[in-house]
Amino acid sequence: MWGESLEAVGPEPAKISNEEFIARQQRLFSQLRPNDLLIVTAPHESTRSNDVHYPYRSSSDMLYLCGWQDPEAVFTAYNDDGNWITTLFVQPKDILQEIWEGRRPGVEGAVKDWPIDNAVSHEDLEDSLSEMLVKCSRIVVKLGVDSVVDGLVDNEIKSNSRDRQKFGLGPVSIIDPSRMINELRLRKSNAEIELMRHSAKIAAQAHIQAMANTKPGVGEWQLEGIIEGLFKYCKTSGSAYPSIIGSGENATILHYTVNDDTCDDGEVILIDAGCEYNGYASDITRSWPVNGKFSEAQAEIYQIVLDAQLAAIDQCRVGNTYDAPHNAARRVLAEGLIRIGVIAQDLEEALGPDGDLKNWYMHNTGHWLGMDVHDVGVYRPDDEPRLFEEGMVITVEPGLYFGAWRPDVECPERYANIGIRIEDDVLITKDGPDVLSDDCPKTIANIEALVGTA
Ligand SMILES: [Mn+2]
Repeated sequence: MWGESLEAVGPEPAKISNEEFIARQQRLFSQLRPNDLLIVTAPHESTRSNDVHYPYRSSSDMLYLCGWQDPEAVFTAYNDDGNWITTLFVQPKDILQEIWEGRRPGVEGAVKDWPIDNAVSHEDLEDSLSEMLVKCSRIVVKLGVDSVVDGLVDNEIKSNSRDRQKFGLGPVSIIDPSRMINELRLRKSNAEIELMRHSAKIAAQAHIQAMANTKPGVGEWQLEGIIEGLFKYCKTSGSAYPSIIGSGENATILHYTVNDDTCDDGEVILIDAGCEYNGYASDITRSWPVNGKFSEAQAEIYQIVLDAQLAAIDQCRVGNTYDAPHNAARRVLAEGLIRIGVIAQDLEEALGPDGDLKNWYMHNTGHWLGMDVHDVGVYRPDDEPRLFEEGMVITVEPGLYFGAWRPDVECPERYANIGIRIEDDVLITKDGPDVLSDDCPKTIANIEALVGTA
């Protein structure tokens, strides 16, 4: 049923190699001090209801540094005479657990196939980690992820052991490695870029299928089924975030995820959906007319947003500030709304703090994209706007939202309940913006040619 989509996506790219994982670890270790103990944690499994868990997804930092996906994992590293020694705590082999829940690599499998020096059973976490903690002077850990590790760290810092009192041994401070890891994750390697491109190609096909299957009377939930079914069909781990599928006034609610309404003739539908492929997110939004033909009013708004998006994408260049796309998009949106008479202010006024643009465009134009959909990386390090570098990936997603239901603004009748957002995933390269999601149609003509054709 989805063979053509799968073919359009193309072959699966290579997974991250152990050599790359080790290079990532080394880049992090090179920023640490010899007496540091690095601890990277992952969340515990969480209960959905009674004895059923949510599908497990490890922390992005764990996945980034060693690719280990199972629960009850802790990654550590300490320096031994100039060499950093890595240890991964893992679930031990357990026949009964494995019969019920699946095979485990166990301690031996972990050492053999993962980019680590040692593996230790998670059952020995308390003893082994305590031993490591006593020997370090700084604990490098992000607190608040694994409560068991937090407890051990807390105990060790507070302890008044003989060694501490007499010899001054034991950890005296805790630092958070997030800033260091986030800087690494912000710049994507070639292997990561290929995974992200694949993720975006799948998401593009999902939007194409949703467009083709849109007709008056279709349910938002049915389009959700098509999109998320295609995600699974293409071997992703599913959605990177809850799909936003809103028709009519639902399209004017930025994070609408109920998806239980029927799409009616004359409405615009807005779909914001992306998948996670081998740990990497895509994030695409398209908006189209339910009946396959933009009304004049819908086309006016759509074209303004598209022009704004293209202007913003053009700003995604090495050396530009991260907010250059946002500023470009806002300018084009404001110009457009002045031109069609929605805003009765001059351009600078419309863009200013008391300007009317924010009535119809109230969010930012993009965010970093990577292992997390809102990926890590400080936007204003040292309070200066970040400059784009090769290998960074940012979304570009301007929109205009005319919620006729809103009591706080007077929505122009002509544009009542039109909600348009157009979002692509853009890689910064030395040759200019590379739109990873450009398989997904976005001109008025290309969209009209596709909607309702299934
Ligand atoms: Mn987004």
